[in-house]
Amino acid sequence: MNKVRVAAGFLAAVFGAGACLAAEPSVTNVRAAQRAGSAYVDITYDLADADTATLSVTVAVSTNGGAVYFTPASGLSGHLGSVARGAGRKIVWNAGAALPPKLFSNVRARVTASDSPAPSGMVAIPAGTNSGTDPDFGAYSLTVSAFFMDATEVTKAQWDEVYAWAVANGYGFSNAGSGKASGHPVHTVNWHDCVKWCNARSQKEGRTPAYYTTSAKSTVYKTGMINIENDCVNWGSGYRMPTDNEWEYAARGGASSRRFPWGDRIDHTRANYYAGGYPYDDGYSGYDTRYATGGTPYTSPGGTFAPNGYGLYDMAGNVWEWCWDWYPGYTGSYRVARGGGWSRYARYCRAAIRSYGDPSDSSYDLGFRSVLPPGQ
Ligand SMILES: [Ca+2]
Ligand SMILES: [Ca+2]
Repeated sequence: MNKVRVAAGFLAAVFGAGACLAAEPSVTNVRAAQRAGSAYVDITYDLADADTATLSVTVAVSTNGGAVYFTPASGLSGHLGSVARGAGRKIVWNAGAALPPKLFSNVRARVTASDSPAPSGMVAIPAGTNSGTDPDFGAYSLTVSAFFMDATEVTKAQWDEVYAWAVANGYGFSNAGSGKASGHPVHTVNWHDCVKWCNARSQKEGRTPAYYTTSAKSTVYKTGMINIENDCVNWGSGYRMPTDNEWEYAARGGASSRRFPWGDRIDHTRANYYAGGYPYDDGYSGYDTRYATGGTPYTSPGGTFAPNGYGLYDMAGNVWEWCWDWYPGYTGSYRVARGGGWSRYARYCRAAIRSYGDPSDSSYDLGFRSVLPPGQ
């Protein structure tokens, strides 16, 4: 993406979600209490759903009264993950495993339930609003409906499997897709390639595709390079590109007001990027030496770095990720890409920044990941 310029800001994109006829789960009566004389916190809650017996439950905690929530990487046990509905569910959090020995006076816990478990390789992104003040870009507010998202950037292996099916079933692409190894992200795919790949993935799995050549939605988008618009999309069916709004909401991982998905500083233990030159960058200068081998691109395998609060990997760095939207102010010319990449400075890995590229262009530091609406 050589011709890319970068800017930041927030695009409030609201798209109609498919009507949801199923009953939604509810979490009520959430209480958290520290056991006397220990660092253990007992979190209790009631879990209800009119038509689903087993729900998918996640928990996040805050030590500053709810300004920032995070999901502890360890120290959680009890009614988490797959949980039967009922009253008096209980999670035990060993706060001593996650926090320094210090007195926190304003701890909160947030319990979230979903009645459609994430498909293999995807994670559930809960509906909601993430608002706050970004350290560099100021006030923001991001609101989304629930969706599933690929936990990693689409890997070369994932790309190849769907691509092989697609070309045998009437699809045409500009690029065959490249990747340093099967578990590394696919790159050198243009925006149209990615959109058509999402359709092929849907059809391969027997799902109704999301993208059509016109607003009549009579012809599935399978070939050529057509600059389809919002009204050419079935927003509630099939795999599709994340919207710009969905991408940033997901990247923030349920935490608010952070520069990066994990906090406000970056180094090579956090992400695959090109370090140097920024006051919030603690990395040694240059590429990540573990991956800067054997010629470009210097990508890392998906899942190498710790995930964010939603279980998403590489939302900062590795490869840029195409999103659905036209870049604000450049409708008809450029589509949004986000998250920075292995060849980019820390500033491009920030949650709020966005870049743009011609939808027909491809690059060795640009890939994507897909999302799937629930209820299919
Ligand atoms: Ca339900
Ligand atoms: Ca990325």
